[in-house]
Amino acid sequence: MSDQSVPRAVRVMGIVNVTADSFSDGGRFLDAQAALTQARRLIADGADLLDVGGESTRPGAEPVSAELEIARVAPLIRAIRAESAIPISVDTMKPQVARAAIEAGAGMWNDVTALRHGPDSLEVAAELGCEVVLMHMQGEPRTMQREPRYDDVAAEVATFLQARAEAAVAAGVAREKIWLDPGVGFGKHMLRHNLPLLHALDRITALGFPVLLGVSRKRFIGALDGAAPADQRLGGSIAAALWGAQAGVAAVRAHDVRETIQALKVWQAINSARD
Ligand code: HH2
Repeated sequence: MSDQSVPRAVRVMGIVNVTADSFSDGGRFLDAQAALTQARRLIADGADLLDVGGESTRPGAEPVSAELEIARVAPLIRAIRAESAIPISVDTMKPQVARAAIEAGAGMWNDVTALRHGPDSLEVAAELGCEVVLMHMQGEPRTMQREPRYDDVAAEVATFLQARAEAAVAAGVAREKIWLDPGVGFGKHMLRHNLPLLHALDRITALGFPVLLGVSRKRFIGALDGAAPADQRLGGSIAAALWGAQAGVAAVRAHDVRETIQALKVWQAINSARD
């Protein structure tokens, strides 16, 4: 069988959670060996990069100390790095954890608070010289779903992300290291906010930075499909990832890497077909 693949325009970031309460795979990879096995599987499935997280951002999740988070992510990053050159991102809001992760071999800091959590987050990002993902979130993880409010969600998210990118550049982060993420599900009403935000995603890609989109297994998909549980949201996850591809995102964050890659390959082949 011949493989007609061409380089994919949209990269796939595989998710490795080392947390006790992640919403979709909580606890399953808490054990370090199991997390490494999961990372290996995502690499074998074709992931372009991995996102390693040691603290759940699920609404209502309990915070984790920096020490515990470092103990979860740093050895895992070191172990992945020992056997693979795959780019690794660390999903953390704490500058100490980002620093330890970068020292262990990660090259990207994925911060759901867009470098607002630590008083020195911006400066640490500049000093580390790594890539950074600046994500939009209204409120903070524990309380963000209580009563999110927007007049024009896409416009407000775009304005916020533009301002955070400017703040990062002003603090010394190189412009070409900056990624933006609309933060689907973070301080957004399940359908009233996430859907119009996704609909207007091209307003975020138009800001001129690579955009990362995290839609995999998110709750809005369950809300659109009879409250389907997290492990039964693959079809919706792929539909939303392809919507993102059409809007020009640079990468999607995914649990189901192989299936997402296959969908993107087919989308791209059709999109670029000429008579
Ligand atoms: N979503 C989650 C976590 N981190 N980071 C970015 N940049 N964008 C996202 O959409 C995003 C993110 C939530 O997913 P998951 O990691 O599966 O769950 P948890 O946060 O409970 O660990």
